Amino acid sequence: MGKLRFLNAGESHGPALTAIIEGIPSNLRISSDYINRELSRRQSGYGRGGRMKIEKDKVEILSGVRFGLTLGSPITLMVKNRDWENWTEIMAVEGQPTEKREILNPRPGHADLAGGIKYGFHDLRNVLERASARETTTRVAVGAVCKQLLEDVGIKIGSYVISIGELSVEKEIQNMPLEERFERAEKSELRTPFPEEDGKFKKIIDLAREEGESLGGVFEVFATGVPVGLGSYVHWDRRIDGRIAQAMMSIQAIKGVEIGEGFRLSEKFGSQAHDEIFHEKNKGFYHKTNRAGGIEGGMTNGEPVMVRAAMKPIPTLMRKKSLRSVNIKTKETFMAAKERSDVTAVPAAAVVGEAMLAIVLADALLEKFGNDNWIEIKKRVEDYRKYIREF
Ligand code: EPS
Repeated sequence: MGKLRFLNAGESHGPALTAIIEGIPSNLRISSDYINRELSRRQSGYGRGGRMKIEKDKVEILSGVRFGLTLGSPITLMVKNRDWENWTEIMAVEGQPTEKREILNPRPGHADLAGGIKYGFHDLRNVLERASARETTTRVAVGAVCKQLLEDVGIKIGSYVISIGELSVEKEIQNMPLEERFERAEKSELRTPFPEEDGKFKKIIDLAREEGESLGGVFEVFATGVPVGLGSYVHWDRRIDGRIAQAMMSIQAIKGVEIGEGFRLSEKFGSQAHDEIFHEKNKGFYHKTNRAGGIEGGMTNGEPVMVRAAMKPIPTLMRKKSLRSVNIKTKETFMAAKERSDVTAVPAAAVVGEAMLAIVLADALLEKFGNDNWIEIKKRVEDYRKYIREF
């Protein structure tokens, strides 16, 4: 990371989730309505479990903003957990441990077992409370601040779902412009660019729910209006593709990340894999194809940044389809299962992916253009865009 950093904290069933962002320059206009819209986008999507009926995430900005403008000081964001009122005893900060809702049965595919051994917990609730994807709420809030910064210099971020389980719209979107994919996805309950196909997706999700199963999928995140030269080739940890991959891979349940055509490029000849370079007066250099996903040599190349991520099925399964595991106290085999879970959270993960991309790009932008006063920085970005056109 460059100049922008954030920490987040909070347990899934604790009182609240918080984040502190440091490195957002002064004089940037941000609104909590904007952040709340992003929070609610993350909560939508067909296939979520009962918890989403409880939570209506709303941000409280506790520092770093005055009269709608950032102060350059750390920005504290807080989202309360509504479910907390049902967990005050089980998740109490003080008092005596309770066996209520104790978890001794580690779920295959979850952090439960490795986390319990690593941190020395026999009640695995201590692990899952923080390993939970509830944590992504504050990533989306931080991402929403970064998005407002990026949008102010013409950089837009969006996402859409490509597949859930084996059902894919990959072929159908080939010739659809990016903005259209996004606009259509905003109207879909599954975030696919084909809201008219929602019925088909709902059917496989309903079937999975009946079976006690869960489903993974693939989503794509993009950024348009990104200037040439964010990130760098000069050192491994400055490469923007590496930074994006780390950010995406850090989202719970993500098992694969691709930039541009990614793995598919490996099957092509060089002459079919790379994007030819063209030039036009007033426009400058450009490419007609974007197989590289907007990144060459660890730097943005001016084309849309395209990132794909694959999410595995959620490890929490319901009674009917649970997997074998071993009780950590008795060492007896049992069937790992839970009462409440999401069937799929791919549409939500896509929104988290947008936030992570926004955080990485905002960081890289500030690294290149400065840190203190947004008014100055914005001017520098505008001058640089002119320089690129005339280069
Ligand atoms: C999650 C399990 C479920 C999800 C949760 C992530 O929560 P619970 O165990 O309370 O039913 O609903 O997601 C969220 C709460 C959220 O805001 O996205 C998990 O184990 O990761």
